Amino acid sequence: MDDLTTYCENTWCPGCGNFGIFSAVKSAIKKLEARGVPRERLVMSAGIGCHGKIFDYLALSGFYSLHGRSMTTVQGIKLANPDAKVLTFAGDGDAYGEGLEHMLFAAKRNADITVIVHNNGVYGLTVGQYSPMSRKGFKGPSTPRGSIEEPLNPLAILLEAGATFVARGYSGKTEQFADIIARAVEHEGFSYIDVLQPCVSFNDTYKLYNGLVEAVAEPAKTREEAIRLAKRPDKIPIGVLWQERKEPFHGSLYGDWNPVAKRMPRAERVKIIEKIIRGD
Ligand SMILES: Cc1ncc(C[n+]2csc(CCOP(=O)(O)OP(=O)(O)O)c2C)c(N)n1
Ligand code: SF4
Ligand SMILES: [Mg+2]
Repeated sequence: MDDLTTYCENTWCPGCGNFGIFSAVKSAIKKLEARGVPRERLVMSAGIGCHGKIFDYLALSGFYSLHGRSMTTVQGIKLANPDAKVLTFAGDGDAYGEGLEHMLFAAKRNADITVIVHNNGVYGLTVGQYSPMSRKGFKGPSTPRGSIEEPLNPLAILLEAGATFVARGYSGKTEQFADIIARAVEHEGFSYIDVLQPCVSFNDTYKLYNGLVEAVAEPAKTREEAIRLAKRPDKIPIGVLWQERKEPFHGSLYGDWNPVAKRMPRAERVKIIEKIIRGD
């Protein structure tokens, strides 16, 4: 469908920040099409959670993944077909809890994938348990007296891990967020966006974010400066904090070879395998 929406019934709570994300993603896909990236080249994946329902609502090809594992799924898709532009939607519990090591290693190897983390500071789908992003004092079914832990700073962590594109969006600023997504997909290498997403049912942060977000005019000049920006205590910077050019993983591995377009005939592959087995 041209509005990129499927026939599935939308079950997000009215007012959920996921609506802003969904609208920005559709707008970004249209921007990309206008810049010569057809939607047929885009392949998506998603983790498990309220965020993951975007997989059902967005009319794009893809592969629904497991909780915390979508970063690996999209890396596999990219290696199988380097012409594909792959992106995944993850939750903050999904990406910064169970899936954190996958994120770090994808960043370390500069896998050419785009990761969009719906950061609502809570486990939404499982009804309000604290997540790695819940603020100290957050009350939910698993922290009835308030969380005693500090949240992570995922942007600083991913910058340290070597991410070559690091950004933060806000679901309440869809136009800016759409622009960030389009730039992230165009980026060759690991592109990562943490998007602030209020959860009206378990962590309503609209008022908080409206008073704290501040647009970044341009990416930092050095990685250290980007880390300092990510750690700002007074404001939450939104925009692209860091971008650098570096050979992506599939390029270092394959050069310009493409296992789909340049697939060898079976007889030829068998001959090569036989040669390896013989040790010639
Ligand atoms: C391997 C595994 N562990 C746990 C679960 C249960 N589970 C499903 S969704 C979820 C929390 C999701 O939180 P988050 O990733 O922040 O997504 P949100 O619902 O907030 O969008 C959990 C723990 C699961 N489905 N699979
Ligand atoms: S529980 Fe929260 S994150 Fe999930 S749909 Fe409702 S408002 Fe959105
Ligand atoms: Mg969450």
